[in-house]
Amino acid sequence: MTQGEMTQGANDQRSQLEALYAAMAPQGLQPLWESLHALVLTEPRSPAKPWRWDYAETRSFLMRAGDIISAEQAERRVLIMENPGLAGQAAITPSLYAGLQLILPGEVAPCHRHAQNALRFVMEGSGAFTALDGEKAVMEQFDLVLTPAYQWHDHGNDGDAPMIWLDGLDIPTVRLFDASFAERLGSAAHPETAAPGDTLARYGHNMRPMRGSAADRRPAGRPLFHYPYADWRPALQSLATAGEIDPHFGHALEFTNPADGGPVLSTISAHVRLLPAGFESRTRQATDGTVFVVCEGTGELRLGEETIALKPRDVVVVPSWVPHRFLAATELVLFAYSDKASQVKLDLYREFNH
Ligand code: 1HN
Repeated sequence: MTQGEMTQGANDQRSQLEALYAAMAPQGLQPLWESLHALVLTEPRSPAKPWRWDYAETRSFLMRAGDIISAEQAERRVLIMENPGLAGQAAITPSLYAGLQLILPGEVAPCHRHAQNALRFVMEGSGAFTALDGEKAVMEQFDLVLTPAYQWHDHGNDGDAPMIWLDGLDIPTVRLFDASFAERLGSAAHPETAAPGDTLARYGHNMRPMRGSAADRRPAGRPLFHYPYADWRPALQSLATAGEIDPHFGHALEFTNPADGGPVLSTISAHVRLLPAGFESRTRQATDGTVFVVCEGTGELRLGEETIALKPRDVVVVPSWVPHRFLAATELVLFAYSDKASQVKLDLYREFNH
């Protein structure tokens, strides 16, 4: 065959294929061979981008929203932190959602429940509450509060200052599975079912009650829903004092479900890290794209050529498999959540520690 005949043959094939695709597309048929390598990647290449939300900037937009719309009217007054690589998807990573919620003094966010699992991480304020199935957790700065799937939850602010927290949900995961259900209670607040802090008193100290189990009231496999900063911060400090530092994580503690030692939610894992001043972590990459909140200190997140400066209350996201490392200028304390809980269940989780 001459060069010309070969080109002619390729053109014939291309035009025959194009004709085939056009004819079969209306029947819901597509050629795998055109997209196989984009569907089955040799390693993760996330459409999500590494990104930082500056707290002061984000907060000023949120406060502006607070002047225009009430929490009650909005149902939840939240600015979605949407990853610029996932435009229109209300997602911070392909599987997770993040938002910043404002609740002003005297406001309520009405009671509802849904399939989505949620965590709240308090960014500022004091004394507002999340009520879970009618039991209040009174929230302070950097507390972690859970609202697991299908449990009734409402929020209120009985204090005298605005409260702002980060909402972390598995919205895109539930959407992937087409499994969303939601309902409103009808009244703004759930009737009180237990004194504020009851479950924390029973389950929050690595013990469980002999009698009067909150499991009579709370789901037996998921009793605890409040992890106060006042508890986790000293625990992290003790770890830092006691032990050798992990070269990739620094001093790190994962929040666990006391019923089984597993992750805090069925789809979401959460942990905290302490990086001493001057510490530079080694590079790691993992399939669980992770959202970080800077609780204390300053430093840098290095992702290849890119550097993201870190200061208190900034939110940053590291997508799946992006090699990254942290540098602590001053003692750096981070909160983090990811979909590791889902990925481990699905045998998908992988990590590479350099
Ligand atoms: C939700 O229930 C809350 O309870 C916040 O505060 C944000 C975003 C999507 C769906 C449910 C809340 C939410 C949400």
